[in-house]
Amino acid sequence: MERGLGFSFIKYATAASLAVVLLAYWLQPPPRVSKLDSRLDLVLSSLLRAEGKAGMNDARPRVAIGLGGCVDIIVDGVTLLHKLGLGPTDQPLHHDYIENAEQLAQSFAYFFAPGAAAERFVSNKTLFSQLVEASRELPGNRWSIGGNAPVMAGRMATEGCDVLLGGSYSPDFADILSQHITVAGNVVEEPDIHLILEYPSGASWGQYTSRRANRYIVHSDDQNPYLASLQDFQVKLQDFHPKLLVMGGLQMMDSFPFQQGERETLLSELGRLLSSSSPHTGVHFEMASFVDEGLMGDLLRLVVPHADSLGMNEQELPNLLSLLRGTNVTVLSDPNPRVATVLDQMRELYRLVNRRHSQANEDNSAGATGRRLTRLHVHTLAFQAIIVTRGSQWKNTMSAVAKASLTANRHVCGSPDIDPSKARLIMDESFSISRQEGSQRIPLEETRPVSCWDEDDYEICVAPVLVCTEVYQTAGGGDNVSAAGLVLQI
Ligand SMILES: *[C@@H]1O[C@H](CO)[C@@H](O)[C@H](O)[C@H]1NC(C)=O
Ligand SMILES: *[C@@H]1O[C@H](CO)[C@@H](O)[C@H](O)[C@H]1NC(C)=O
Ligand SMILES: CC(=O)N[C@H]1CO[C@H](CO)[C@@H](O)[C@@H]1O
Repeated sequence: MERGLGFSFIKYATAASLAVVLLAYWLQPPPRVSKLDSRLDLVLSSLLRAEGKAGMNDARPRVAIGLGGCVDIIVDGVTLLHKLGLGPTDQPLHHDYIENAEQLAQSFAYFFAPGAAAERFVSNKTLFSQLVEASRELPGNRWSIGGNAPVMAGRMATEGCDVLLGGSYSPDFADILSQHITVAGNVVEEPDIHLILEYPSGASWGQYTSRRANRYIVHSDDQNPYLASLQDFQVKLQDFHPKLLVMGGLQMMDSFPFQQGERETLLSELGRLLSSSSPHTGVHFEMASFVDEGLMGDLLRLVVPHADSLGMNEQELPNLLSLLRGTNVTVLSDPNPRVATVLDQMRELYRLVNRRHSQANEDNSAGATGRRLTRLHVHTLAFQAIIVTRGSQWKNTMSAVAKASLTANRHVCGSPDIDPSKARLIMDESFSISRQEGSQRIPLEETRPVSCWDEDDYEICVAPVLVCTEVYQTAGGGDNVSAAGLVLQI
């Protein structure tokens, strides 16, 4: 677990310890509005230049993306809870899944105040229908294509790729996808609905105030957990020969009431699909909000070893890391971590995943299994960071990290053109590259905002985010950002 600057929480944190930490958040000065704000124009033009340095090759690269998807209803979280008559609970609590309205209020409160992204399964169908009905009637609600795979597919298609998308969708859903997306999966009549409770920074719900804009997602999905499109995807994949295979959306399996052994069978099948892909195909796995330790253990064993590349946010990084270290899942972490903290966690994750890879290959004399991790992308509110192994297939890391950073603003503000008056920098004017004493500090230069340097066998690049101050939507942000980073690297 992190100590000092980074707050980490372990599963089953008590209300008392949560209260202490919330107090610590309140005592912390708010993220500094730096003098840099007057230099935003310069940072923006420099990031745009960095993004533009790497073009895509002439042909449309082929990318395969799985699995699943849904229809999202996006509402203002606090307005919905008010409408349902759900008052602020005095007990913010973590629940692995939601059985009743009281647990929903407790779970929402737990993530709302720190402003951490979370996604939970609702086991109570009656409750979930009530939530959906109330959301349908809520003024200002929006519907959109949801799920990691379709969102990443949309971004990749927009960026110039031809996409094979694995998922079972309704005919209307498939109709609104880009013409550059081919669907592999069965047709279903009723798509699964996910409910996105968005909230801006500084929103209040009773005694709670959100520290940053984010969303809390609930679903009661009963198609996606079974990876229904896996077989079709596998078949179509054989002739598709993608440059990149992206896997995401597996959090739909989190805390889902599977029969004994069912989940493992599904993930073994998925593992076989990944391991049978050509060495010329890069494999990227996008993490998500997982709390189910059984599922995470299966992912570490059956999925992660087949990926060359991993993408995740500031919550998912410490969560995965604590599991690799052999401790419990970390449900909630500092939503605004320092660069140094994140880089140290990334180095450790890179080292631990690759150590497992080497060990697996030492134990297995029959031949190499799995792949080395050669790319790691972490997206946070304040900055983007990518580690890439030197000499690996991943290109243009500097431009990719700049593009990821610009995409974060574009997505959250809901506009392809970035307006500096709706943005601010919350990254410090200089950052330390590690929390180790005596580590180098790198100043944030407005004419060269992206910093890249070599360490061990890899390169690290960090870019500040022009954080959007007029939030349109946070859900789907990580997927757009991750996809945008990947597109320049293949
Ligand atoms: C499920 O939700 C409904 C509606 O909120 C509630 O009346 C019922 O008690 C809940 N069931 C369980 C088992 O908690
Ligand atoms: C870790 O989780 C297990 C069961 O999930 C629990 O018994 C144990 O107390 C937890 N350890 C810590 C340090 O919280
Ligand atoms: C900024 C941006 O392009 N956001 C997109 C994220 O992905 C979804 C689905 O592809 C788009 O609808 C958003 O516009």
